[in-house]
Amino acid sequence: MSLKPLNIGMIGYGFMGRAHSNAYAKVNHFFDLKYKPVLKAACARDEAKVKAFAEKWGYESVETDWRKLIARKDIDAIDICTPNNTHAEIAIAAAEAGKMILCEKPLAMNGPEGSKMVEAVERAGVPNIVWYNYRRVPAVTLAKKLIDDGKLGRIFHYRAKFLQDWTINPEVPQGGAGTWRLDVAAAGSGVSGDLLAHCIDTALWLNGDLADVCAMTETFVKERKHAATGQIQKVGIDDACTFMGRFKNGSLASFESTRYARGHKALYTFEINGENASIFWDLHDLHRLQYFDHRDGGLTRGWRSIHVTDGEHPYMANWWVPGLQIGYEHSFVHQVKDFLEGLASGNLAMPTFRDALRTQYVLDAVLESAADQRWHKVTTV
Ligand code: SOE
Repeated sequence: MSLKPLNIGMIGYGFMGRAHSNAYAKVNHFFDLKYKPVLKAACARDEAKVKAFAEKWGYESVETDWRKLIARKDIDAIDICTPNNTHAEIAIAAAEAGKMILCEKPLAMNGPEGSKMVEAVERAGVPNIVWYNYRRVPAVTLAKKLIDDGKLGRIFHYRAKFLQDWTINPEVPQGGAGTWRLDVAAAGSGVSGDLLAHCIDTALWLNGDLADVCAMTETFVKERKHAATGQIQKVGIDDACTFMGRFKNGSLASFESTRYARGHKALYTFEINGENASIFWDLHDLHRLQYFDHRDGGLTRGWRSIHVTDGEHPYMANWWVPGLQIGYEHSFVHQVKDFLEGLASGNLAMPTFRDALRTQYVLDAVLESAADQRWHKVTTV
């Protein structure tokens, strides 16, 4: 059967530009789909760099102005891999031009901006998705299945952490490639929007909406050189953010993220404790799911470390053979696979912009709470 081409226009060529391009290139090798992504054009301001990126990844053409990319008739879908402060403008223009949109996380700088993006894609009726890739790590997808199957029973606790250590050195600049994440004008926030956004997305998916939150943030390094101006400037992002909260299902939430946990590089962990069973997952050991079931016989009851590589595990039948694991990059391949299947069936893959907006409003409530040191209700989407 001939595959329907889906012409991709990629904006940005950084870490995520590579992760997504790799996913588009691989997806049809492993999954049987009706669509095939075609790497049609890569776009970025720096012509030499975007040309080098396009050549390396096999994009057919380049643009240096995203508006031109969006105006092109031969582009079906726009992939936004640019800093957070550009997502809304690009996504709204792309929706108005009738393009599908795959947008990097977090969706927007804040909830109200995200709402405008939701309105734009829904008004235009264009398929859309946000790259919260960790949902599609097979062990995390398995956690979702176990919860949906009712294995845990009533949920009491949800605990998540995302710990890094790459900004402890005060010489790390704010602004510039990669380090735009430290510049509040480009990122909107610090670890909350960059790291907690992942934890919140997974949590809302696994455990439903948060009702209210109480947070604290800290900026440990108060001034950094700005890559654009060379000047020492005040740092406006949160270096660390911790919050507690209450889910609508009555369970209690505890979340922590920081870039100052010496020794931890990307330690995203979550644990869910239910009346019958508990689940624990760790990004540093991403192909395993830890599961404890109190209903197991007493003599052998204990934490099981499930090696999520069997054919019956989510996504795994399409990879190698049981026992051989996959990794980080595959979560993006799975996201493209689900997106393409959603296009074919008309049942869009999650998280759509509207679904991802829920995370944005949790983040707003977290930052508002940290600012005024009070509990904040989370706006319902
Ligand atoms: C930051 O270091 C970062 O790359 C995030 O931007 C990603 O979203 C996260 O998955 C890994 O860490």
